[in-house]
Amino acid sequence: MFKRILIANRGEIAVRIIRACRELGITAIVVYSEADRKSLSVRYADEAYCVGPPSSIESYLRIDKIIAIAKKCNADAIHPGYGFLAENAEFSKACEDNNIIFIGPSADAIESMGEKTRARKIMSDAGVPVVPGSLQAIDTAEETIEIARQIGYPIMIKAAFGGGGKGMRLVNDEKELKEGFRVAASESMSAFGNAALYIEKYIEDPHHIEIQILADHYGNVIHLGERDCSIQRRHQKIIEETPSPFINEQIRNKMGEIAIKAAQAVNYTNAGTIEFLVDGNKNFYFMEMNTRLQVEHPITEMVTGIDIVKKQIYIASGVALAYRQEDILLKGNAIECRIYAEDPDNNFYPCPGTIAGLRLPGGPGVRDDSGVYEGYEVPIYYDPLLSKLVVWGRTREEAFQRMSRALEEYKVEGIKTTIPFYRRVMSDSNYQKGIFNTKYVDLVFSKHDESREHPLLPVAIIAAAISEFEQKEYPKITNNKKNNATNEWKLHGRHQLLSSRLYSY
Ligand code: MV4
Repeated sequence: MFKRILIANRGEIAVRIIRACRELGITAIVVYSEADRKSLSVRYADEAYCVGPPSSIESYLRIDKIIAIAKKCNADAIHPGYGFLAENAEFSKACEDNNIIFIGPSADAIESMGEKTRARKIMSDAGVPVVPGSLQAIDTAEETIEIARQIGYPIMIKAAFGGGGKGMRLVNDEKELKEGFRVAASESMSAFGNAALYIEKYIEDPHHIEIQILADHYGNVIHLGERDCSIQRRHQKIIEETPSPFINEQIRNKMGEIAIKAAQAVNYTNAGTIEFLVDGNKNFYFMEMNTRLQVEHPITEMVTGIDIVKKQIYIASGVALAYRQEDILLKGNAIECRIYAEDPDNNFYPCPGTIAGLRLPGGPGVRDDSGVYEGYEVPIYYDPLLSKLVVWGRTREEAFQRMSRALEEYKVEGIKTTIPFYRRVMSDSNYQKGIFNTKYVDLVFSKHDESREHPLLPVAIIAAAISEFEQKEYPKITNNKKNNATNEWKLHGRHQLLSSRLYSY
């Protein structure tokens, strides 16, 4: 087993990986940029090394500097987390060349899944259903027209070196094709440095359902069930849950078997995720494979009881998987809400700044994977993810009720967060019934603004102002121990009563 692991990442995921190292008795070492000197991961790690200036190009993406630090600190292995260098084949190769174990799949597997057309070809050859479309990069609009005539409109034009929706274009008919092709090519050139495109048949209102797999170095591959990630905003997942309310056990087993087949097709090792698009008739199609630990991995941990990060470390150090597929039991339901420093009332505009006050939720079935603390300043340079609030319940209903309760307990002061948005989702009847698809977030939003304009809203605002005035101006009168008006929990309860009476009907 490793003695020292270098974590080439920041934020909540660096903290998550340190926790796994701690439990295994492994020394956890982090790199940090100049903007992250005061981060939680630096405070929590056993050792920390500055890797460069704030810009990730100059720090977390510098393969040479990270390898140099790993050698200097005698790390046996590097965990890349997600994002940054996690799916960079060159980095995986650099680790190998320097006798440092990369905690993740081989450079080969990363490379073949990074190129989406190659991935589609490999999967199609292995008998994994892929979305109908081109199995090679297409070079011209004319070529696209030809394939589109075969599969039928509408079609999606996607970036061959992309992923996650960037450079993606919906084309409804032949008239729109030339322009769509041109825009997609230029977008993917500027985003990925490569203009190669491919096309897929457009799947209307699909669910995004992905299967978590684990594969060791001895040919054992198992799956840990699915995660439904259909609630997205601008191709960013924001709420994930397992099991999916959209599929049944039979489809889950089928998807699981296919996901294992997909992993075997590239001799995959370590933790990975096969993403599927699922249409209204529950047909599922391979979309892409993520060759890394995913942000949303905790919900799978909650229903399987398996620590995926610890498994990654065991697998990378050469330990065989201790479980067979029949040992994996999925119990209950889990939901994750990604808490961002963004203003949901202002089009999710990023709101970095100092966290003046912080109170975290707790109690049964609640887990908060956080990278921040009270007094911490959220830097402007990176993704503004503060934490992931994860809950477990015996049933889906218990899970969303628990999430609702945890979100009410969660207090962040000084910066705007997406917590209020998630409170609205958890109380939405369609969400509660499990009815949502790709259009869900837009729907909740357009509905939201008018329905909240209660006729008594101005009265509530005046009442709140008077109450605030009394609190500020007459603390001695209102803050005496007898009526205990400063008790935060009590105030909180009153606020709940007010808001539920006025807003949700
Ligand atoms: C699609 C699609 C429909 N048809 N591909 C790919 C990346 C992901 N972020 C969105 N992607 C989609 N790919 C075909 N052939 C629709 C989407 C899509 C989507 C999928 C799942 C959940 C939410 C979504 C929101 C917008 C678009």
